[in-house]
Amino acid sequence: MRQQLFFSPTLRDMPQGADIPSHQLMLRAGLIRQTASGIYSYLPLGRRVLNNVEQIIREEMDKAGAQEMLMPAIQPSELWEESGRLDDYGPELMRLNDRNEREFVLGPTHEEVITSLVRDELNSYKKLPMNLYQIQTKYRDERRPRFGVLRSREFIMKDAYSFDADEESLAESYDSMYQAYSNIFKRCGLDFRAVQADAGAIGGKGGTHEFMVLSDVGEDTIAYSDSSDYAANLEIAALPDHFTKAEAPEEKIETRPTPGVKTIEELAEYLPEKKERLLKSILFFIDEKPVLVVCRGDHELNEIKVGHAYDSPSVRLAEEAEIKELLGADPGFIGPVGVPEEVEVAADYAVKSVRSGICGANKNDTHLQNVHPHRDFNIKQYGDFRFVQEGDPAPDKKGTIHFAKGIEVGHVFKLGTKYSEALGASYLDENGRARPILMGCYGIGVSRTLAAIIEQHHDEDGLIWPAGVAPFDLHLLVLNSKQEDQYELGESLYKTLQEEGYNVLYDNRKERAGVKFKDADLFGLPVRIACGKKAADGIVEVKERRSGEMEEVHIRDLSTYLSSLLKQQKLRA
Ligand code: 9G3
Repeated sequence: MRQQLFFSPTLRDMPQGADIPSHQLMLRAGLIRQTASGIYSYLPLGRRVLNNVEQIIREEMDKAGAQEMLMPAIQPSELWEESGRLDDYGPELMRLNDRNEREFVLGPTHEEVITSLVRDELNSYKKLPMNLYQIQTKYRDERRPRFGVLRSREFIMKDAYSFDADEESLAESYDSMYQAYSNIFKRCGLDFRAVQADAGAIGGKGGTHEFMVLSDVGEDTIAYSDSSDYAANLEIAALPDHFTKAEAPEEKIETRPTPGVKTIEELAEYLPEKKERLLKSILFFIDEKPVLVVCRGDHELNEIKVGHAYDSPSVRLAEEAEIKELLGADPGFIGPVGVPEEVEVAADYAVKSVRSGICGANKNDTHLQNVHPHRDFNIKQYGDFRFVQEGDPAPDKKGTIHFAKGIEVGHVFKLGTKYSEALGASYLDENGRARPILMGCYGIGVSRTLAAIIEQHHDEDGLIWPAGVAPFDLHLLVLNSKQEDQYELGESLYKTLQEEGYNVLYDNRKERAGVKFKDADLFGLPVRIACGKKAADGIVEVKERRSGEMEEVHIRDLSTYLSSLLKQQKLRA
């Protein structure tokens, strides 16, 4: 491609409103342009990389036996009524009416469409297991689109759906997708972790993993062990039961006036006392039963874990009035001692180690001290109820937990029968009995992966494309196109390199060499070849963008030099 004809408008200066490297560089190098908030056009340079990422995805998905198809972006609302999800997402679900006033949604995902398709077209166990996927544009009306294509309102997703006869087969489908994702992100040159994740609103039994690209701009926090491959989303990162029961003290419980001391911080300050000695109590309603969950003052309770421990989807915090009515005090003064029979008490493992603790007295402006958990209140169950903190032991007791920020580029779910039952997708088993199909769903944010690659591959001069996804293999420059020998050499190399199968971006514009070098660094193609002063001797300067290494090479050695250089790059990726 001749650069003077190539549509890639570059920006010299930092664009306004772009706060992270990938957003800045995608605008400056001419990969995207914003059409509206959270809505982008991909210009040729960006589209070429998207194509390369999609190609890698297709190769790995097809290798795993998945079949590519394409579903509509416009979906009848009736399907979302059938699945019961039409009102679950509020304004984020974009909707429209057709000319006959029939209601449709713009697809944010395709569980409903694919399940209704399979319901009508597949009914024998002989056709299972099956995995259908598409690469398609999704619509989600994000409240706050930001960070360029990382959180946009229209984005490209690869979404796959697996269909199995039983749990064992679903587990195999899930594992093959997990492996395919690992291959895909490795080939894209990404440093990623597959973390255990909470199934969240999509429900469905069993596993779900998020594929996280490590990056400071990531919105999610990963908790990982420094000496095992344990990694989990902070929301569900687990803790081992590694506390020993403290001995009961001699001192009896005493009340302590604490006028207006409402929070743990204030209490630690007022007494004074270390937060490890304080007991924090929060009243929940779980399936509408009151449960008082207690944790140490230096820890934070995790509602998702409380819900998981009771295996209940309906967990809610008690209202102030309910707290007052049940425990007789304001939230800052409630505690587990002497609670009414109907209130069940649960405690985080770490409460075991508390000796002579302090907790609310269930009386305003009053706390109790010398409290001993095993003596003074009856704990129905100990459990893992708190958020993990850096330095905590990993749940497999191998090493300690550290935090990292991550960009979620992939998410794999075991759905079970959530959608097949809601939409009536069943199959006849070998005995002719109708059984609901077990499903899994698997997403990759393709446009988000593009941005994540840039986040992990750039420097102060611009982009640095991993060889596997680069928009071109080589950047060929003629430094002074008025010089006959440089111009001739450039033209002949442009021809021969393309004949050798390289994708070449050829810059023989009437620009100063400095401008060409700056643009080459900004575009970040893996290898730059410059025809300069030594063109007459058949010598070019070859620079590898990633390492910055430069070499003068005679054109008779150029093709062997390039193939070894690019092969090394592919190996390193
Ligand atoms: C919606 C809206 C936003 C959504 C969803 C539905 C996220 C929704 C979860 C998934 C799960 C998987 C298949 C590919 C992989 C991810 N945001 N999710 O269901 F209506 Cl507005 O999309 N779907």
